[in-house]
Amino acid sequence: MTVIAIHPVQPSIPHTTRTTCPYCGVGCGVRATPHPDGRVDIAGDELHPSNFGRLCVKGSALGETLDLDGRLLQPKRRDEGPGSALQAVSWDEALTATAEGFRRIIDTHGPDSVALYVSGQLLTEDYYVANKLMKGYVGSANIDTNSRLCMSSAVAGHKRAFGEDLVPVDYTDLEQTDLIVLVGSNTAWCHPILFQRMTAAREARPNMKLVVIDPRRTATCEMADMHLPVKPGTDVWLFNGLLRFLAREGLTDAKFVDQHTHGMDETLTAAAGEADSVDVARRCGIEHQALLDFYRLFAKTERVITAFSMGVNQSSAGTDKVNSIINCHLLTGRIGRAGMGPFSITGQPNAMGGREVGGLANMLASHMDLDKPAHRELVQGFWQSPSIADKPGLKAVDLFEAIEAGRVKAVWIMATNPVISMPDADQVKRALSKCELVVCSDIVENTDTSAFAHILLPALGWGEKDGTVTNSERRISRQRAFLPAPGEARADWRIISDVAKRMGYDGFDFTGPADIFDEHARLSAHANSAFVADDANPSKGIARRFDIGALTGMSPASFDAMKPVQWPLPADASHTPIRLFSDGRFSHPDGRARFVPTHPRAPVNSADEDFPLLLNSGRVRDQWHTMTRTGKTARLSEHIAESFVDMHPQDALMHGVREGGLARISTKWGAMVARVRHGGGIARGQLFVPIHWTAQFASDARVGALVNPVVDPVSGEPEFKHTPARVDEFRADWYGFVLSREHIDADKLAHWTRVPGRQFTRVEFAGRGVVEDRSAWARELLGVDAAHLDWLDYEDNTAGVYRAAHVVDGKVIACVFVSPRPDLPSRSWLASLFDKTELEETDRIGILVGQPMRKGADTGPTVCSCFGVGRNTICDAIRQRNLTTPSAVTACVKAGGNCGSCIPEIKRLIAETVVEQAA
Ligand SMILES: Nc1nc2c(c(=O)[nH]1)N[C@H]1C(S)=C(S)[C@@H](COP(=O)(O)OP(=O)(O)OC[C@H]3O[C@@H](n4cnc5c(=O)[nH]c(N)nc54)[C@H](O)[C@@H]3O)O[C@H]1N2
Ligand SMILES: Nc1nc2c(c(=O)[nH]1)N[C@H]1C(S)=C(S)[C@@H](COP(=O)(O)OP(=O)(O)OC[C@H]3O[C@@H](n4cnc5c(=O)[nH]c(N)nc54)[C@H](O)[C@@H]3O)O[C@H]1N2
Ligand code: SF4
Ligand SMILES: [Mo]
Repeated sequence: MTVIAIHPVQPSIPHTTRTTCPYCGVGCGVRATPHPDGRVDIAGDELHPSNFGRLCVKGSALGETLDLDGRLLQPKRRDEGPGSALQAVSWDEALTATAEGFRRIIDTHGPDSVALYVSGQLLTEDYYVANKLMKGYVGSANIDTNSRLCMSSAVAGHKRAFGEDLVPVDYTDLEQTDLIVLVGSNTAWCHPILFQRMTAAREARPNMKLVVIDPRRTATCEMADMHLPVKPGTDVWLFNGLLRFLAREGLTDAKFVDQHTHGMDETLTAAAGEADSVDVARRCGIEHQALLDFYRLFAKTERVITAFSMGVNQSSAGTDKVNSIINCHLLTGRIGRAGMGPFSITGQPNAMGGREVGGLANMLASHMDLDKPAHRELVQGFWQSPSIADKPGLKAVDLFEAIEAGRVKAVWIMATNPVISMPDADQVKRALSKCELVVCSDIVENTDTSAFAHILLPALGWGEKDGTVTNSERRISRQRAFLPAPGEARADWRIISDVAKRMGYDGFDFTGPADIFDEHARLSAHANSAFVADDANPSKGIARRFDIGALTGMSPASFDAMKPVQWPLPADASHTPIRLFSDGRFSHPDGRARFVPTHPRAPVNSADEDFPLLLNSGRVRDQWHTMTRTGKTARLSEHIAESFVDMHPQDALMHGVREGGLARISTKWGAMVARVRHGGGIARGQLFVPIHWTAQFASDARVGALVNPVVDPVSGEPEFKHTPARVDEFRADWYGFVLSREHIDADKLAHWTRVPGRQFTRVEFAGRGVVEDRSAWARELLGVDAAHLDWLDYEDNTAGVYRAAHVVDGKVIACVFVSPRPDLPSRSWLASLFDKTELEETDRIGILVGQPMRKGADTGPTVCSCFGVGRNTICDAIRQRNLTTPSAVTACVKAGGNCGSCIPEIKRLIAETVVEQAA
């Protein structure tokens, strides 16, 4: 039986710590209460202004992800390269080896021969120190971050339009607006608490409208008034068309445009050259009437917010998509006032903090620009550093190419898993396996990336580390430690500072996060001429809106007590209106915003005969990225246990695959295997695959390997949502699954996925060839020797069906099911048998027959992860009691009553059940 390792919590009276969720950019406040037995109670912080006490299912399940199983607890070294064994070493040896390795390579090949690749999941303090090390001391801007894959198009779009990377909307605006347009954002699943704030506001003010622009009919669409299923990559057409429509309908705010912007005429001319609305609708693949309805709604609604995320940013036209949206807000003057504006929703918990410290390869610290000598001088002067990078460093995709080409010879990867998350991810493997020195700082020992590391540095994780993060609405919140440091793990800022010192640099004698935050805050205020923008006259200082001067000079105790605050927050608050742009001033030298002409263009790679379908990729509700944390908990693995390819039934038919079966999806760059699904609201010609499953969880499910490495020319952000692909049957002679309380070694099977269940591990698999003795095979798989008599099985040789269970003292230890067809018995019903201390006779018969003997025993696949409520339970309640609203379902079966993330799915089930009853 697995023993879960826990933090050494000292027995004491449980103490509650207020902290911030480590997952998405909503930035919810969390109350964490560790208990002496290792349990940690998690609740929403009712005082936090982002979530007011609510948490989504990922946040609620945080307490289940904090055990130490799989954690990296000691520094390790691998001398023989990838594949060789890791040796535990002392911190001294690991830090010295890292510092000497970097120093040697820099001395021989120059500063640009090394790189850091960091993450929006670092705390601001970690990020600040990493950026200072590279740009101020190594003297190279070769530090890029996974935010390149995420936010960089929004950053570039903001810089072009506003002169600075500024997000002018607050969460309260979403509650005051009359129209929210969600573009390329599955907010219901990816920013659930923000989405709940939107839907709650709509309930309170039914006139408020919600429009979703997404090629897929996502869970978010369930709650929307209008869904525009645009063809992938056509957003610039849509928003250019809107711009023209608004101008034609007389909605130009002439005064605002005249006084506060620049470039409207060129932009309108550029947009006008293109097409009329009939043509736009055709190009976007939507009905003309639907397009006009949307345009008219936008036109007549003064208070409108256009919120966008990865369907916009992750595109070869990502930056233009962003500007085409901002253009519409500038034209109508709908910016800088309550309830309106363009709103980039950030993905990671500290995507915004990373932007503040200038973590991208083309930025300098504190919203200053690498390409401006005055800015470089200011930062270098403040740091008193020996050098300052004077040209942009390599952006993520170029960086890994440079590593493969041998131009970059040492890379230090922190808090990100590029072997999964980069496009053309097999290229990343090739690059890392050739690289002279790969250092990884992570909290987990075995990741797809750490497999390539020469040096592994154990970092403190959530609950152990201390510092700040900034959420989507520019709110800085504290992440606080409430657990002791496990093993030898250390804070990322400390590891970076220790390496910097060993490389011979001063400037890294930080005493703790409060000290670093203070330096960061001081830099933000340093020679900041606030809003007297005058770049030509640096003696007045350099104007930037990112100013948190009011937060300087905090003692460690006041840093510890710091409440969530929004920036700008200058020392002299009278200078700055808290609402960005309410004074009509933007950060370009002339104080005006820029319209940016955007010329629509098709994605770089289009479908062809060999690769006739388009691969889109993104997230599912209950997993976080590469699953190193969320993949630990049964609760979060029940909603969707395996990777899948969602496709249209007719495409499935044409490509010879069936729902429930396995498909091989391939592109010019790579291939993977996934379960075929329908029902994800996918149009003909498109595929959707989730990003989460790694080689740690499945034999062959890395979608990153398939994604084209095409990037946006301005931002360098990869086109994750659009790769030509094909789908073929994955030939399997039999399918099966195991639920087992013991570890199962599945490596010999043709395909497998392994996820945790509540009291067992679940392995889904497929195999090839004839198995002569299925019973012997099953016993070997489950590790039950032949002499063991506690074994029930059933075999139908003709049908190729096999079912077995290992039952000891009436308790099920493991069960296995095999069939030539993928329609196998209900996992949720079998999972429920693991809760029983003694199986009943009907359960044993059920196992052998392959279905429950008692009505109601199969609750169906989990919909509500918080209360473990299955689809069948919900549908039965809807039918039997004629339930018509999600709240009626909640009242009846609890589903949806805690975090509410499943409400859109409940709504869909109500609609489907009503249709089914009417039929
Ligand atoms: N559950 C969960 N939540 C998360 C995360 C997670 O891993 N799991 N990760 C966090 C992070 S880092 C991020 S960046 C965010 C991402 O949050 P989202 O951006 O909401 O999530 P995605 O699923 O990546 O993609 C959003 C949508 O873009 C659509 N799309 C694809 N192509 C186009 C197009 O051409 N035009 C338009 N208009 N739409 C298109 C896709 O169909 C998809 O539904 O989520 C954050 N929240
Ligand atoms: N195909 C496809 N690919 C994508 C996307 C997509 O939509 N489609 N989206 C992209 C986007 S938006 C993003 S943000 C990326 C995310 O992709 P990644 O950043 O690669 O994914 P994570 O799993 O979040 O990786 C975080 C790593 O940091 C470790 N970690 C956790 N906490 C700490 C800590 O405190 N310190 C340290 N040192 N390590 C820690 C975790 O164990 C994990 O290994 O994926 C990108 N890749
Ligand atoms: S919405 Fe969920 S994942 Fe995002 S911060 Fe809040 S609790 Fe965490
Ligand atoms: Mo992201």
